[in-house]
Amino acid sequence: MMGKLIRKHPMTRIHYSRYLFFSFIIIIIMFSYFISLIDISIFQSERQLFFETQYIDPLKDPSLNYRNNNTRVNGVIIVLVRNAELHALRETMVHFEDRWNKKYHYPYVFLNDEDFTEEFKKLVSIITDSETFYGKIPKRMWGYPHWINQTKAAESRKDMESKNVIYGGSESYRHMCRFNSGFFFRHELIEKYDFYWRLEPGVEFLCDIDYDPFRFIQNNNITYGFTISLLELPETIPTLWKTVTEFSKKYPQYINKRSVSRFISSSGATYNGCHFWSNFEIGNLNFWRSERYLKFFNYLDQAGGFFYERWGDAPVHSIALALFLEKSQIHFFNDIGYKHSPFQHCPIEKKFHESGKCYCDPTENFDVTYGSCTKNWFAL
Ligand SMILES: Nc1nc2c(ncn2[C@@H]2O[C@H](COP(=O)(O)OP(=O)(O)OP(=O)(O)O)[C@@H](O)[C@H]2O)c(=O)[nH]1
Ligand SMILES: [Mg+2]
Repeated sequence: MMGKLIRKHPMTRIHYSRYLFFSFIIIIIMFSYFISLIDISIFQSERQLFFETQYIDPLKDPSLNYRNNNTRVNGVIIVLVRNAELHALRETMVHFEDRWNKKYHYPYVFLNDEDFTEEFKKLVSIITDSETFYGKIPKRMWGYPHWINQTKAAESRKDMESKNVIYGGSESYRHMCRFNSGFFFRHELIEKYDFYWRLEPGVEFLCDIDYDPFRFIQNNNITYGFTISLLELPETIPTLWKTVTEFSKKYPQYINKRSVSRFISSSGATYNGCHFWSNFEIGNLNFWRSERYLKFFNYLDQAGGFFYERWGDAPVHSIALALFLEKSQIHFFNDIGYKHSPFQHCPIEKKFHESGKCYCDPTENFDVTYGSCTKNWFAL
């Protein structure tokens, strides 16, 4: 009798449904929490396994430490930069010298599509004891190839701008991406070098680097190194993967049978957007000069996507690396704390912070964030 009364009372029904609602929310929260714990623990174990079984740790080789050897190999620091970025560049260089280059004095090559001003050269060269070289990029490396329909390119820029695609309306950005994809390594000031470190104005280095990454990659037969990897915006590359697939069919001899292509595509049918963030690169220039890469670049260039879409040098480099190289030839520089706004890589291991080598916040580390592909890299 009592039970019936209670069930029928409207207020009790409201309490009952509230109770159900809150229980449901609590269950959802607990469920997401457990899922995230599983996610974190899978990530941690994949990461740990990666470091235990695949990682070559430059810090474990004392012969690489600058105190034991501070001679140089045939390397260069390459900076593509505008006159207007002078002060951001100077700030970056002060950090870069302090963290690393004052131990080695590697030369710098600064490249620009315009002439560098005298003020620029004076104020940059005063920052470093290294040699500095200043080059102008020739028109054939920064301009439209004859097969590009410039009206169509302009329409595409307008269209992308109206869709708010980042840099979608910028013409110079496209020349920059094409130059970084296909030409920087054959500029006359770069031709004589084997190894390069790409630097951009505005970036920060967050840890001391006490060894020579160039010598490290030379000794270990590594072609390319990165610190941050992430997903590309699909609207900038609608036909890139189709073009890559055509290339792979036409030139199967260039595709490495043991390649790490699963980093960019699990089935081969689509591109997952993963790429190494190319504002930081340490690598072997001869890879980009190789026949297979030049064929690859020329094929993409003919297709016109640098201008009709907005293909970035980062996905272009990364796709080539993933098709042509094995995993062991690509190195994750975990010990190099690096920030290119808005993302940073900060080593999470306590040893980097307790030794005073790094001064970044390890909880602000893009590796573990949604959008990072470094998690995938560990698991490959
Ligand atoms: N000389 C010259 N350098 C350029 C030009 N556009 C870009 N750069 C340089 O090319 C590099 C990449 O350009 P950014 O504008 O940083 O492109 P991004 O890193 O994709 O974009 P942000 O997130 O804005 O940094 C930087 O080193 C720039 O200084 C240009 O028109 N002329
Ligand atoms: Mg940048």
